[in-house]
Amino acid sequence: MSYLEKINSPSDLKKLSIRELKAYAEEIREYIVQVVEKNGGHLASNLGAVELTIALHYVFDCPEDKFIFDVGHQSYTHKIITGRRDDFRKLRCDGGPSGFENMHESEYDAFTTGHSSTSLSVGLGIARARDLSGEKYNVVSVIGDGAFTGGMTYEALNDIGESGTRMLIVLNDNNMSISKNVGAISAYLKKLRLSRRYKVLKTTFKRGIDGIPLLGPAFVKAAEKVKIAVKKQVDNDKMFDKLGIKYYGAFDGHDIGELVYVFSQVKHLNVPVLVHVITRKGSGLYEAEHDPVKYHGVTGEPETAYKFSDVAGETLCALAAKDDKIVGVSAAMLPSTGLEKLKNEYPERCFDVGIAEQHSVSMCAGLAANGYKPYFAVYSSFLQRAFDQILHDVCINSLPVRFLIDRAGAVGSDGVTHQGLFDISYLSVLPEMCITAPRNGKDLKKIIEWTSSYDKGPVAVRYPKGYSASGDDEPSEVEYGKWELLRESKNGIYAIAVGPNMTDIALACDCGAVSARFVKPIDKGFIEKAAKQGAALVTLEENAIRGGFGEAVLEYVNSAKLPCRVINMGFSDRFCDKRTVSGALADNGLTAEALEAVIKNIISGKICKNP
Ligand SMILES: Cc1ncc(C[n+]2csc(CCOP(=O)(O)OP(=O)(O)O)c2C)c(N)n1
Repeated sequence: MSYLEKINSPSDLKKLSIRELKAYAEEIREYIVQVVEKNGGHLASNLGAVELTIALHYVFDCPEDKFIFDVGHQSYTHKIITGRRDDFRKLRCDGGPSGFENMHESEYDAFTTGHSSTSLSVGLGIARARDLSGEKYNVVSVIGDGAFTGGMTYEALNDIGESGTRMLIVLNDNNMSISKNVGAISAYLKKLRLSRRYKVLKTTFKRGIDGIPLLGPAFVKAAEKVKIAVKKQVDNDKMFDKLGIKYYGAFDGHDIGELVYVFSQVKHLNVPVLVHVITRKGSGLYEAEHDPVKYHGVTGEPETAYKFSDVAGETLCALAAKDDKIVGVSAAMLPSTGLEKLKNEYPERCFDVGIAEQHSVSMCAGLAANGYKPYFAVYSSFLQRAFDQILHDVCINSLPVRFLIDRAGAVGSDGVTHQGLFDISYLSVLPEMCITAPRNGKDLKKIIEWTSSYDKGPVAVRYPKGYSASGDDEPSEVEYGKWELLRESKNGIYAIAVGPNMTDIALACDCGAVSARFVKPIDKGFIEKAAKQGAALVTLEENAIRGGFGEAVLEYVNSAKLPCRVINMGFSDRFCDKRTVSGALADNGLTAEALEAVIKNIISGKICKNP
């Protein structure tokens, strides 16, 4: 029986020796590769965190002790160890484990993660709850060097250091975010990594401990031998120590013996501790080690040949060639948003700022206030955290910052934390903000081109993951605030669709079809004309109905007292954890069948056409 089959919980794992743990690590690796090849997922990040996770489970007692994995995209080993080994085959599928840590999924998951740089704040909250209620358990926040570029990390360090609250931060440093990590902190960590302490400790420790079973007197004796060496070599790093956080590092994140030793030493310290471990992204899989960017996240499906992200990147690059005021900004997402091309061709006009969405937005405001045309390419769900920067720094100042909002709509297997279902709601409440939604690739290109000369205020272009299914017919010219009529209505019903997936549904049904290119401002002229004809309007959006496009249409019809029925179709008021785009749409009644049913009901009079 393999170790993989034998180990059903962390307590089983604690019975193994170091040699056995190493063999177990290899089995876990193979299993992860096997499943991710099929289902997709964050391959390279997980391969880098296998030993680290095993060592944590060996030393600590989860679920009494709480582990918070930052982003949570590296928590596969944790899931396999904590009773989800068989279920892991359904990773990222409906009914299977999420690709991130999720507290609704297992008692072993102390929190739900997905968005970066939250683990230190959440960890401190848990640790304070523990102290207030007089409990004793340990709190461990595992954070990557990429997540360490996020601003929340520093807000948390500031608080942790001063409060002196007992918790362990494990800094999993592979020198990579999705692409090569950026920034001064990353450079500082590199210096720590390269310091000779790491190498010296490594040899000392290896001699002392490798091959000895972890439990029993032999281990204790060997550990004692190197204890002094560890103390001498890793104490008192400047930055963290001065912040009030005891720094230990840097250690080999693939040496289970070394990690077990270090974690068991720091476990009993009554202060905040940071253990710095060095890992290799993609460790153990040749392709992933050599191309960690490609293997950061793999889809498990044949890649769509051409994506909206590619169109956005190429269009921006072409515009930048003609206009030297155009600059691109990315929060650690150059490859995934298509901005890599701009970075390669105009490196001085494309800024990768790390996982720092709030900073990106305010920085764009500064650029726009001084004559530049910033384009911030960002996923819909990650822009959520920059709401106040959009309101306070961009909108109040009416600054022409351009937002390229990728993954707007259902996202599939990344699940609940990554759904782009709120951007219309959170942006459309903001005065000054203009929101557009192209219906296909050519439309996306046209709209981005149009935004380069729109300077009245901020403008967002939202588009979903993947590419349009219904092809690339030539859209009409862009006119501010005007929708595009794609098909006249013969039955007095118009489906007004936001984005490519909704346009596909509208076109598939027996009704007039309109592309709501401008989500804000809405096309009042069209609505008034339709109302005069006695038409009914059905709005379709890949966004929450609450605060969405359809509500804005309805609000206008009501306030202008137009005799026009408006039916809103969109995402209902609950979080959506469906792991396929089609499943998410179907679960929320966003299908051609559902629209046909509404049309039928209007025609039969079940739904009264003119309220
Ligand atoms: C707020 C936010 N922005 C962007 C992302 C996308 N993202 C997921 S993982 C990742 C890189 C994380 O790097 P690191 O923490 O070093 O982990 P690694 O994958 O290198 O192990 C990024 C940018 C995110 N999850 N959350």
